[in-house]
Amino acid sequence: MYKIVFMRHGESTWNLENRFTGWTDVDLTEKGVNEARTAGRVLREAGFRFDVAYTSVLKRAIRTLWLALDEMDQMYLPIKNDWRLNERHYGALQGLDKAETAAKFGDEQVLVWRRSYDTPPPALEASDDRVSFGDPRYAGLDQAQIPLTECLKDTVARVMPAWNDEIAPAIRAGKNILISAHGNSLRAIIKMLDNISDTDIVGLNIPNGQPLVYELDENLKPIRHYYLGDQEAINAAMAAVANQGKAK
Ligand code: DG2
Repeated sequence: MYKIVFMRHGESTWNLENRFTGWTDVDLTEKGVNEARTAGRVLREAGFRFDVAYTSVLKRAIRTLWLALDEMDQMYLPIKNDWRLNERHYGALQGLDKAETAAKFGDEQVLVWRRSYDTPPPALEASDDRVSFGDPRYAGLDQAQIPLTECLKDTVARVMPAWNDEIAPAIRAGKNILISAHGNSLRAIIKMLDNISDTDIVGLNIPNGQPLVYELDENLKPIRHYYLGDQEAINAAMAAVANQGKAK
């Protein structure tokens, strides 16, 4: 049996402000720093040790990983930064307040933009300042690989090659892996792993800074999964994420 641990970053400044973030590179809040450290402590106390860690090229996930590894006294671990683990690109919604957007367009529409499998939010214009063309961290990519918006289906399409070509072979080689990523890049991986339907994936919300353990069989099919930590707090955090897209 294999085990892998997933973790959404701690609270970011734009999570706190309830703004659509996507590929915007915002940092952690103080609460987010504490969540990341607590996640590391929880993992250490549960006896987890890792051989390699994967994260995105966005600092909220990277810093969460650093802080958790610091708490685990495993800062020496190799870290693989992979743009394919980035958050889903939120298109022209990036920077907007989620509740204000719901007040303007309706809760239903915002739920479709946040959680539907194949309806992307409105795209950025290529001339928009928020577009990631020219950002040195994406220098190795073709311009066509840099999104102007994404639905979850698009995120699955970019995350899965990272899973199939890098992460799955490392699991099969017996490596203990920690992945620090984002609400929707993790939903993409979990959808594929658990074979969740396009309809049911709408109900999956990932809380900040809570280690999520997946036990996998020899074919990397999930046997069971569970969050480490206080289940009541985790359920409340998941419900809070679901409610972020509702008008006040
Ligand atoms: C959030 C997820 O991404 O937002 O892009 O706003 O995980 O990097 O904070 P993260 C964003 P929702 O899809 O839950 O609205």
